[in-house]
Amino acid sequence: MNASTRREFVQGAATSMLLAGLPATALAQARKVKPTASDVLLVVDVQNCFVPGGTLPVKDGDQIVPLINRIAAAFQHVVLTQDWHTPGHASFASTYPGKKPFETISLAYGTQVLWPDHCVQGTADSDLHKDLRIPHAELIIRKGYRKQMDSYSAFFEADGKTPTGLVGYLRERGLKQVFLTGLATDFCVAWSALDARKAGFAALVIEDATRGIDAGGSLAKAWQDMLGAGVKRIQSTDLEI
Ligand code: VGL
Ligand code: ZN
Repeated sequence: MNASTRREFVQGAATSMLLAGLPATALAQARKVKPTASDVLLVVDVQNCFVPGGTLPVKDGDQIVPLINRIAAAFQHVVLTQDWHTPGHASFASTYPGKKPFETISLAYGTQVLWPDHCVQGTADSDLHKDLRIPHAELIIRKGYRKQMDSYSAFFEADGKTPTGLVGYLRERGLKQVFLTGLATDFCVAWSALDARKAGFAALVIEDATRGIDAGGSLAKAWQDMLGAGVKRIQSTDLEI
């Protein structure tokens, strides 16, 4: 053991002894992550369309709203996204005669899952959820507004290269670590987390502040892809909020 290794070892042991002496609550608190000025909370698609009563309801999608409000209050920087489709959008099953929601088709940019008509621009269905209380949110990114192309991700449209502008926004503002919440875990949250990694940001999904659609095993696959790409899976209890 050289001097610096020994120093690290001794410091590590000292820290362990220190932590061992703390009561359980203080110990839990000591390990919690406190959002900093270079962290940003991304609140994905918490809209009427994706909660029960909406056009593409995610099971229990409304149940995460109070938790997201509480998490958001602990972040200095919050960005919201809004799924924002044209009528007759390329991702709608109704656009293709004989096609039904949840079937897939092949489009120029790849395989597209077909959805019920949802989140149409300017409709009450596309509004942010009425109980969302994040007055200090700094930006709302709308996506999926090109009629011929879908966009699950907050960063790039479904071709994987048309930018929404969010990479530049985060870089220009010195925001480096993206925490993700919202709907749906296996589509817009997962695609956003994966693109955050591709663009060089740290990405942490707060699992209990998301809900998934889980069509044909999509939720397990999304977690596998995210963890493989270095996305961290955390719980709201891991945060100092
Ligand atoms: C979403 C399907 C279609 C989402 C958006 O927000 O996860 N899923 N459009
Ligand atoms: Zn959509």
